Amino acid sequence: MTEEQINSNNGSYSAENIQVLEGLEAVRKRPAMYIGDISTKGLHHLVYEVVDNSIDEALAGYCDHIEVTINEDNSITVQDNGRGIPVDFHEKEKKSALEVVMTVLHAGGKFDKGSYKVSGGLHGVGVSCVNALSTHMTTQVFRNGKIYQQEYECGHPLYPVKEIGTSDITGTRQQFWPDNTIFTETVYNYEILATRMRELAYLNAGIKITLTDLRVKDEENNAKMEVFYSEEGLKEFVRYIDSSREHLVNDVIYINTEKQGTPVEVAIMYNTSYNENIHSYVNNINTIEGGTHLAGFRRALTRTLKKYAEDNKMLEKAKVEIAGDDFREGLTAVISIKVAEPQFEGQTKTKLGNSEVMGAVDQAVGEALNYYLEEHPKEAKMVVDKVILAAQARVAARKARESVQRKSPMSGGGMPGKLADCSSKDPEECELFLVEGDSAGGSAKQGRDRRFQAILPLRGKILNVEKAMWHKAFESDEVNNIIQALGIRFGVDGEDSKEANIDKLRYKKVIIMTDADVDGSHIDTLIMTLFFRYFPQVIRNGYLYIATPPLYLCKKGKVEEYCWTDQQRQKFIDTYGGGSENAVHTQRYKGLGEMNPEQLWSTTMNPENRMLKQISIENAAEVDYIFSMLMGEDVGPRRDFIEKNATYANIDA
Ligand code: 0RA
Repeated sequence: MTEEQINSNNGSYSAENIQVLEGLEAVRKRPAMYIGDISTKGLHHLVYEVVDNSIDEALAGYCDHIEVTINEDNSITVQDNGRGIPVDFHEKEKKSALEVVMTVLHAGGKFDKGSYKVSGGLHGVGVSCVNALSTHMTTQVFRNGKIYQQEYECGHPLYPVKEIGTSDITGTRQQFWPDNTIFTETVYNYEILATRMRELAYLNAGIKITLTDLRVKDEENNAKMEVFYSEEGLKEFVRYIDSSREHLVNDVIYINTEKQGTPVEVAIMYNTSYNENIHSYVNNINTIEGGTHLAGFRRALTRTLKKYAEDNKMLEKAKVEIAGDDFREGLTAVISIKVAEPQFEGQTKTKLGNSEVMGAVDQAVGEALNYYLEEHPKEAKMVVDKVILAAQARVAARKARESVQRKSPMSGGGMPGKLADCSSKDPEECELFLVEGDSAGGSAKQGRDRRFQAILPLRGKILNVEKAMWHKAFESDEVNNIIQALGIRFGVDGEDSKEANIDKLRYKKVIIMTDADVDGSHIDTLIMTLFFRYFPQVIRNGYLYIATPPLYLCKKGKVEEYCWTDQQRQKFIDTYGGGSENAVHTQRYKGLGEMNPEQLWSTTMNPENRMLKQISIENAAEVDYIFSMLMGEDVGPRRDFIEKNATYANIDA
């Protein structure tokens, strides 16, 4: 590739560009189709998309350092030390390969025959999408001793690729400014990026990822910075996820191998809790709906443990039939595989369909687990004993559940007595408010629109399911009321499956409504934990919300305004009181009970002007870690967690 070839593009821009631009205009017209959405989530996906290309270069063996920088103006810079995107003249497209990569949809891996693109954001759309959705983007390639550069506006090149200097490093540097006419949010959240970079570092041992935030400086004017690097990959990842749980066995059972052409990495740890936490990934994508790799893992785990226990005559005294779930109580595991042509299925396209993968994972896990059990009889016995306990608890749980169903006068369709149901039966429009306390519950009943809003008052403490055995939840009236009201069923396949079935969910908005104080936030967390551990599908589908009652009622003469933040309150004081506190009357609401039904309706329940926070699980491994950490008594971090993980959105607007 010579300089003349690069520059020979000069005159011939318009014609070719029209075609290219059509592709990228489509991205600008329907951005959500390409990157999921145009809110915070989509904004952060832009970074993942760019980083994924560098990860691919690292997985190909040519790059071991990726630097991500949040610049002061909320632009992002990603630089790697790979080979640099090729800048050769591309015969078919009649322009530099670099320009093709940057301006043609899905052009990413075209030039690298022989190696496949394994990494890839959920949408895997390529860096050209990022380019299309940025007001400005600058790409620099360090290669052949030279520095090449091209800049773009909304995906349109401003000039052909040019040389701008010499350099003895190699790599690629991209900087982009997300388009604020497309994204509803353009301020980057450090924690969201840090969480994904940490996860990527664990999933790809040996790659150093640095994250720098130039917007935040310490006393010595040093920018905020973190280095994510893992020597041992998933082995360290499970230790991190389980770091605040009590280990049943100290070892991590670890496999890193290749079976039938599929690279398989698995790490397993048992803890003393009652939850199953399996996180699975395909090509660095979190497959939250599971799939064939997860099925292979489960099958191997069940078969191998069962056989070991039987061979050693450990099950005879148990007197209960062991079920698949029993082998996974207190299990934390991470499965990461690489597949050349993954088939993603399911509602959110995060379920792996490739059937050949099942056997590969099954074989890898079976061999490694069998080897571990044979070598560690003491630890093996502790695991099997825990499995037996789980089976016994499960049987107890079924009995408790059956007795509840017997007790409730109308089995099948029977609703808890405390539920004030709505008249509509269409789940799409129905809302269930879970309200703290009977008195607030009373106000909510009077204030609601009974056509589509149902009220379930919750009395007393919600069980901390993080600390309790699985079946304990079904002994709790509050939990059973929630399950019955929602229409959630367990073990519908005749088995004592822990998997909740939400096919008959009666409300597609479930709204937690508690006081805007520390106790209220504690209750929010307990309810969220219950949903996360027992029916996470409700959260994943985006059905769980937190109501936000106002903090103040500000008055001046006849003017009345509710305020949700101190800034809003200050603005009212400035506007109506000429900046003087004393000139206006501001009333602090401490609890829902201080509002009459009319006020509760107009501020917190009326879809026209309420503010709901939608609860989402962006990163299940991190949420798993955080919930296990929050079991403790300290309320501070809980609140941080809620703030961090709630998507603030007036979703009714
Ligand atoms: C295809 C071929 C080659 C490098 C890359 C892609 C590449 C892409 C990106 C995107 C971000 N960083 C990257 N680093 C490399 C190299 C082909 C060769 O040198 O022979």
